[in-house]
Amino acid sequence: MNIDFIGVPLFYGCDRKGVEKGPDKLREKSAIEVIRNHMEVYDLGNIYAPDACDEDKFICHSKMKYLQEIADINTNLAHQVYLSLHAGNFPLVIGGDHALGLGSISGVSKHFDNIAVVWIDAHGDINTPETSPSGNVHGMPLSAAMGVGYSTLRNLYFEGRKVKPENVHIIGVRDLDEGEVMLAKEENINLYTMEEIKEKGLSAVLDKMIRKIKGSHVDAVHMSFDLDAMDGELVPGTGLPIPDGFTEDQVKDIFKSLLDTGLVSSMDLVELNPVLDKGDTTADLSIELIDYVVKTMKEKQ
Ligand code: EXY
Ligand code: MN
Ligand code: MN
Ligand code: MN
Repeated sequence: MNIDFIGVPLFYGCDRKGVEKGPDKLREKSAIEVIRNHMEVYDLGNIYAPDACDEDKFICHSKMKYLQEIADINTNLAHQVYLSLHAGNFPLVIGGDHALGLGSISGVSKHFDNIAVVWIDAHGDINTPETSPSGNVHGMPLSAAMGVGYSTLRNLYFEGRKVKPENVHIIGVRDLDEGEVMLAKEENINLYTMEEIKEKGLSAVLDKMIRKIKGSHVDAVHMSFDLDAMDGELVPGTGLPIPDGFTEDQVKDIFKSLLDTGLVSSMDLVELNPVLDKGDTTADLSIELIDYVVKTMKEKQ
């Protein structure tokens, strides 16, 4: 199995420029060479992101900014992820903001019958257009992927099968909107909050999550890692840093426990904004985490 490195220069989901520079920044930091130390990697370039003008942001939907552009980018991303899996490779999707998650999930759930999604994030990203406080689509991809709530984003296109809410695991969450709390309860989504992790310890929470995943008989696990899952102090180069997040070692523990299941088919790393970064702190951390994931995958081969 080889790694397919897929860049998604997307900022429409967070409506804040800079994050579209994430993929090229990691290339500049030798991401491809770092990966190739462990496994063969193909750099499939960046998904085409059409230009959009600021005043058109609500032209397609009154509560979802840049909906058409995001749907077009995600349609192409889904196809690329699907082709990567179909070729027996591991799609490593580099953002860009978390609105790309719907495209990744769509591609993965087109290839596999029944998948789990592990969403490592300070946020739930399970808003619908009706519950979103911002109209930023990077706060909505996961609800769309579950087909929960009426979401034009999902209805615009979604080639994959819906992800069952009981197979969605959100870990590290510590900044939920009201609508997200309600939706998580109604739909039985697995939330592993930072509060619970501080109370019970990460390894106990990971044991619970892994047991649940293994018991769900899914064909694959898609790991979607938002850098803002980490402590805000560690990731100045991300749009919404939140205090009391994960350390680097804790994130590596999460990756390792998931990779040890042998079910991880694909991964997103999102919300790197080099323009906001201090020096290249967050970019360097991203490289370290990519290095760790690929090294761990290689050791398991
Ligand atoms: N929940 C807030 C919203 O929906 O606007 C913030 C979402 C942040 C999303 C980032 C990618 O994790
Ligand atoms: Mn996110
Ligand atoms: Mn987030
Ligand atoms: Mn290293």
